[in-house]
Amino acid sequence: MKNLNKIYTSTLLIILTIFMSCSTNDDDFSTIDADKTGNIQLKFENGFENLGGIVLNKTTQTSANGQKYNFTTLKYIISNITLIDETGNEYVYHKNDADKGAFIIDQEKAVANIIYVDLKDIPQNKYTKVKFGLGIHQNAYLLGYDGQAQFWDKAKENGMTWSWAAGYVFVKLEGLYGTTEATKPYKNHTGNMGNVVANNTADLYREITLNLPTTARVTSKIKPAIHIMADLNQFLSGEKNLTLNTSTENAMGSSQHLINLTDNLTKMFRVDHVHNNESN
Ligand SMILES: [Cu+2]
Repeated sequence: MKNLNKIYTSTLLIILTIFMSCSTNDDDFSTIDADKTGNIQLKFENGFENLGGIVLNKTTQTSANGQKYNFTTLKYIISNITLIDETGNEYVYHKNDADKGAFIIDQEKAVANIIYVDLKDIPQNKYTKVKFGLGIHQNAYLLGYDGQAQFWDKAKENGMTWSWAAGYVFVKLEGLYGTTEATKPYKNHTGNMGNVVANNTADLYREITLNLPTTARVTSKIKPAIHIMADLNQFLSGEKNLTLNTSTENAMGSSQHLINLTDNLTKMFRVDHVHNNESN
């Protein structure tokens, strides 16, 4: 009986070893246990592709239409972060639950030009794409104040709201602009102006899907960091080249200028690289 037990145990060990080496990628750290969760991090880096990181009140860019401009404020809301695996399965992080799943990317809070978003309890998996919303989905906003009190209050503190009826500011860009020098103030604030159906206004919420150059492996030992670059050249020099002037320098809501700006900004993101870092 003892011997049989020994044989049984060692057979099990061999099987286990084979099984584990099959599910292992490059090293021990990459063992994925689909029943368990791990953590992942998004790193947002705002810059101008040709100039590097953006320093508020300082970095001055020239637009496609030849205008000089800088940023004194650069903030946007992201939500509905979704991780997509090799087979196309999507995991949405707190879908339309702004309290838990919406974040403010604020250049003022950047550390060495990076703004960190930490996500917990992510199913262990190999992810090949990341998707996120720019702004807040109507379904989330229409839950009312009680459905997002925490995030609304946070957004309000951060200047990312109007009245409740007008809703969230999705993207807040402010700075100085001019022909030869950036000296005249501008404010471009995008958002839905409340219920887009009831108000018959444009819906500026956009979803952006990005390919990862290498897979992000969430395991009990790896906390991947997805490093996203946002090229703010897209603000004025995107699919549509935009001009700041007396009719666009103070734009709030969802006017045609702000629809164009939103469409430009949806093209500004790319994943530069993925760090498959050992957690802690
Ligand atoms: Cu990085």
